Amino acid sequence: MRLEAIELHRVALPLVRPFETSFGRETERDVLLVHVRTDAGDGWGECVAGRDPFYSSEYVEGAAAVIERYLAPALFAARQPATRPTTARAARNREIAPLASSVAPALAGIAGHRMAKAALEAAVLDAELRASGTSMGTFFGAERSWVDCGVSVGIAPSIDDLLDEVAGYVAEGYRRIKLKIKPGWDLLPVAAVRELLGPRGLLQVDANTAYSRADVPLLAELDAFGLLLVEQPFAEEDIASHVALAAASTTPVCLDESILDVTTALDAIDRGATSVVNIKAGRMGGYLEALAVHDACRERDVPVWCGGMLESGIGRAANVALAALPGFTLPGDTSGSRRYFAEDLTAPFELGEGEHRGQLAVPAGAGTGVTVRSDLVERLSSRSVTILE
Ligand code: OSB
Ligand code: MG
Repeated sequence: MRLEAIELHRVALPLVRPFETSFGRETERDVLLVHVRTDAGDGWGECVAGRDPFYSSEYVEGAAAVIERYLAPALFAARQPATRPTTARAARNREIAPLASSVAPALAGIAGHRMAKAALEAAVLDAELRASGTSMGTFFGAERSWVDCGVSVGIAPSIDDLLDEVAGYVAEGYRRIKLKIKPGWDLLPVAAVRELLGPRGLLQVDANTAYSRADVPLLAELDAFGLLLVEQPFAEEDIASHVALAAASTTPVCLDESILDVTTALDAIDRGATSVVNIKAGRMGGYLEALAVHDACRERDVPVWCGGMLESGIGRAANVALAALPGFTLPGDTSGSRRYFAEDLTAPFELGEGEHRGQLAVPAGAGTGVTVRSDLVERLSSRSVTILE
């Protein structure tokens, strides 16, 4: 397969309700899409960078710029790497998806920019799997055809508003609730939602780095609420404070922002900073690295779950396939399209019914298995560029 062109499209998708976290409030998802054209068909990837560099240092305009100026040229110049695969997974990746397997090595000379790199790799992988008629789930090694879905609930204007929103998600069938927390919005909303869900409802919290070491005693008070985990209370670089919290509380600590690849995942696990790992392919530089993190965690019996970045159906399709791997033992932030958007860029993802209540079906078609509504992408694009070799 030969890469012929890389198109970038920047699309604004209004959110059905504002999403507020400890780092800001979003009213629309600013999506950067990568559309690759090859001699054997095309593929799509979604960049998970936000509009602003708040969750991480990456942001949409920066991602587009680094793709145009550095990553796309490096990819056009790429050759199959000469090194031997070191794991059975890597050997299989190279056999089934040789071009996608060459993306990370080709881009390794450019530091950071993992979300931008991941979007390129995802688009190439989609094209390559479509060409061979292989679904992403099959390629990843999915062992389920449906995945358990949770929902990430933003900071609300009041506890009453929060309870209304959570009750709506429970009625829709979501199997786990995640509450965004920050200093001043933590013990009270968590207590109220625990009361609403009852003792058996699956509940977890995500602080997006809003706390500091002095807050360890306060965060340990969350132990009273039987949470599945507390996600990323401290700064991305601050592994030591996560170790301190893990030692001071019974609630499992889970890292999101801090986990950039297999190396950082294993380091954090070995140091006792994380006993559960949030896997987001975008944050880790691509689905292939995310698979390696999954495999490494599974070898150590560390549970993982699939995070989300308010993806459109394009990114969601690949996340749902990933979440079907055996190590994903907790429900993911893989919600139905309508939790985010009135109109999605693909046919909407909808929760199942009956025994599949609270689940999404893993797409079975080739590649991501979804059809991109390219007319809608064209119509909503504020900027489109084509990069040729
Ligand atoms: O920390 O998991 C996070 C959204 C944007 C940036 C960071 C995060 C999130 C979410 C939303 O929690 C998860 C979703 O896509 O539903
Ligand atoms: Mg998070």
